[in-house]
Amino acid sequence: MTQITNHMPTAALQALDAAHHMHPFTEDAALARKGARIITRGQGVWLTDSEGNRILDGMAGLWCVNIGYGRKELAEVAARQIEELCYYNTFFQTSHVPAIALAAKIAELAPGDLNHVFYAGSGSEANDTNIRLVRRYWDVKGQPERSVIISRHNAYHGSTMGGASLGGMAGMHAQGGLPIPGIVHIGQPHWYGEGGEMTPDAFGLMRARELEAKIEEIGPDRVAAFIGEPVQGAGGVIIPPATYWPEIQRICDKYGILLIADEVITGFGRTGNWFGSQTFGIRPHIMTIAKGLSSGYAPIGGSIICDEVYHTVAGSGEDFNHGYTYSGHPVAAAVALRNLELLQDEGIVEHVRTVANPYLAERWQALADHPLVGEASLVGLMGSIALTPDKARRAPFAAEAGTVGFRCRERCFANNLVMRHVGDRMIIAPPLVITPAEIDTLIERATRSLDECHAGLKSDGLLTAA
Ligand code: PXG
Repeated sequence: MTQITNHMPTAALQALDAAHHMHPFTEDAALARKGARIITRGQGVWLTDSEGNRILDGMAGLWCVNIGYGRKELAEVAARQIEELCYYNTFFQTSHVPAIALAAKIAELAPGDLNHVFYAGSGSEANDTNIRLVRRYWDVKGQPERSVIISRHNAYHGSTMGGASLGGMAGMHAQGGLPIPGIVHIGQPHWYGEGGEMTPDAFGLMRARELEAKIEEIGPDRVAAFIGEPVQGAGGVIIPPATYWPEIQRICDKYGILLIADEVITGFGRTGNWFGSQTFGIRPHIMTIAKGLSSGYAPIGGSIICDEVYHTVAGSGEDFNHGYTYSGHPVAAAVALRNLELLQDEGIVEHVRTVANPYLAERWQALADHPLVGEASLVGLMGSIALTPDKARRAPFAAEAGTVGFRCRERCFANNLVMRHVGDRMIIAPPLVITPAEIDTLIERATRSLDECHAGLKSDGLLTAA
């Protein structure tokens, strides 16, 4: 077989991709007809594709390349670790320096008494760990009937059986008999889409109080935990009203149920603090982490666990019968540690808070004046704009949800900007190292894409409200 390299023509690479590679969350037969976009290089916030286009990556890959592409320090640490100790497990009373050093660093960065790390290979695996961990915790406490976990519609917590069950994505539940038993969902704090005539604050309180109603319905002595993303990411960058999290915290405290903050996207600087829980004043017992932990340079995730949960499970007198071959993988751990050191030493989280967010916020908010935009919102470096044919009513389009968002994303691609769509919301989460000049380019390309999308909708008669 000839060697497959970056130098092959795009069409040849696309044909091989279609023949042998089945893609996640994709209608593969349709993709095979069209051909995948092939990315060949990354540097800073920039991608290069197989046609030589330079693309501004407004999504940091899949919300993960926080430090930006192409950092030599991370390549070097991976090479060194592979030579020194490419693999060893952390089962059977064994440990190694990368797993030890990374856990200590995470404990240093995490707030409060979140002092203990259980490693996984991804965010999905970490959430599977969390399901087993919180049930085990209540078992050891002598309350095994406390097993129900409450989550939210339109949440994303991963794609394993456990992760997808915790998630509230209707399309995922429809395939493969999910959710698994013992996981239930309440409404999401999505004021723009579901708040009607209510003020955002009143709506936020109402949605939080669905948690209390659900606990009372199930029986407080049967509920193990509540899980939520501080800001829903894959659900469309839904920033909750200010009233939401304090009320959720009050309810969790009142009923003594465990609070899991899924920080897979919001962790490691995305919201302008190390963790989204700090931005929103949440005090979780467990945090799910992945993505920005290694800036996507190596697959690694985990759970950060508070003293009480850790000591209960660790001191039960029995093994916690759970773990992954790659729990604490030394190469991934070494890369993640160096990534966190670089984020810290270079003040990248402060850069988000004091430079990039304020600069982007002003320009992003201005997009709300565009005729197609009903709302523009941003926290740290994660933002969304809601597309609408009728700004005053926040009305959806008459066309099937997602039709307009897809068309807008296609214009962004054509303008060499990666901006995702979730339904008819456009979302961004660029690398945290983005500079003001690069933000100008992002805004200029986004505006051009919105203008082109708007003109196309007009000429195709799609600018009508439902
Ligand atoms: N929790 C959250 C909050 C996530 O965003 C996961 C868990 C699962 O992590 P892994 O590493 O198992 O993928 C995620 C992942 C999208 C998209 O379409 C988002 C994610 C994954 C795939 C697609 O925005 N987030």
